[in-house]
Amino acid sequence: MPQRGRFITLEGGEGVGKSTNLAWVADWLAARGVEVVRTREPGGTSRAEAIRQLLLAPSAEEPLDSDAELLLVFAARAQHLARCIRPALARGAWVLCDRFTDATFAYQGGGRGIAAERIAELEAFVQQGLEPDLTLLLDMPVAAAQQRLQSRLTSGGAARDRFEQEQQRFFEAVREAYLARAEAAPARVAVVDADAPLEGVRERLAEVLEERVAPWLPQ
Ligand code: Z5A
Repeated sequence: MPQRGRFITLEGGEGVGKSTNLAWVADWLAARGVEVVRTREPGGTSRAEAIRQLLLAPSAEEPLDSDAELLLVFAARAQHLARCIRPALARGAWVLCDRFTDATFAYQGGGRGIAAERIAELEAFVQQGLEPDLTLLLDMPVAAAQQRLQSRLTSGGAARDRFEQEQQRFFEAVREAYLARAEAAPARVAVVDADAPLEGVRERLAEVLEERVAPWLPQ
């Protein structure tokens, strides 16, 4: 039986550079001989991507209830785990995922105010003990990340989704919840200062990968 692959997640508020750096981390791993499966949440399979559309679509006519939002996030995750993440890990591939359950504790917990205990119950039910081996938490002040998104919008990027329409207070609560998760699990979560030119962020990411991931690589 092949050795189980490793599960690495990238986390952080919007605009901190998760998508930009995910590709770079994937290349770092691939250059070291690892089969990498790049994926994202919510989403990662066609049905889970359909749930993502439900979660992100703004709707003034029928606001999405917070509990419904939480359950949709975990429904997408259950599908993603069953059809993508678990099979990939079982065949020995490494899974690199843009957001996972830390995002639920940050957005539905910190942002929406749902009790962490309730989220943890769903986490236990859906994940059955599976959690990332390493989480790279890209962190920067909310205002600076918002500026990056603003320049993307003004340069013709996509319109704001349902989460991006939230207020500053929501994003501050999300950031705090992320940092609290990192503080509670320092062996799993590495906080990377994302408020720097891309080159600097990647230098820091490379340090973390050398320190924490290199020992896991096949010899
Ligand atoms: N959500 C949830 O509520 N609960 C959950 O459990 C999960 C998710 C899993 C969709 O996620 C939404 O789902 C998300 C939370 C919710 N809410 N929102 N909004 P997403 O990951 O698709 O959405 P996102 O975080 O908004 O993605 P993003 O805006 O693309 O952010 P990013 O991936 O972190 O940033 P980026 O696209 O790599 O970079 C943003 C811009 O900055 C871009 O123009 C880059 O070229 C630029 N950039 C990146 N790095 C730098 C540096 N270092 N300097 C200067 N400019 C930079």
